[in-house]
Amino acid sequence: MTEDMIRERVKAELKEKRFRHVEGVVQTADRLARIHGANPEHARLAAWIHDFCRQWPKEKLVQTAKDMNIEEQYFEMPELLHGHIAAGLAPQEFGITDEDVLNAARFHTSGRTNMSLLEKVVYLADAIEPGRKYPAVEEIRKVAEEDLDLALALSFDNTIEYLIQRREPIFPLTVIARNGIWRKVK
Ligand code: DGI
Ligand code: FE
Ligand code: FE
Ligand code: FE
Repeated sequence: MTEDMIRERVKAELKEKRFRHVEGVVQTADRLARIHGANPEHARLAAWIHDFCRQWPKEKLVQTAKDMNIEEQYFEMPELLHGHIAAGLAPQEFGITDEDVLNAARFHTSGRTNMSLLEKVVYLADAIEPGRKYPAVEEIRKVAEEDLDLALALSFDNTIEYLIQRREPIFPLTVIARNGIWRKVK
């Protein structure tokens, strides 16, 4: 599939506001990839598909995740499933088979330890695209231009703080990833 076909397929699947978010992630991922030496086409592809399943009901996410044999730890927090499922569908749905592209979509919500350059680019693009509004976003936007790892560490902290404020559970592997990246940048 061409990028334009993927764009139209994604557009048909999402509400307007969510699609505008995805367009913002694509532009931001492309820019971060160029700055930091990742493959911009791969970054754009991962960004186009990352929220493809974002509007599925929880029951459908959980059932599909079972059918795909996604690891059980992800079922505890169904918010984490939509990227995994998008990555699982992408070979059939979009003809995307590059493992780094699929992993960038798969881990865009939780992050993980030892993320690839492309995974970091897509994770951060999701966090800082122009439509995002939260107190730390301007700082993370600025840092992301110069130091991807520091921006990632700040973004993990921001997500964890947000979840604590909302009294939501925190995915343990995000905490491990957070500790690892701070160890690296400090
Ligand atoms: O899909 P987006 O809204 O663009 O962004 P996302 O995929 O990064 O996050 C999706 C949702 O998942 C968001 O509401 C925050 C939530 N989330 C992220 N990490 C965790 C989490 N929820 C729980 N319970 N635990 C987490 O560790
Ligand atoms: Fe998402
Ligand atoms: Fe995110
Ligand atoms: Fe997103």
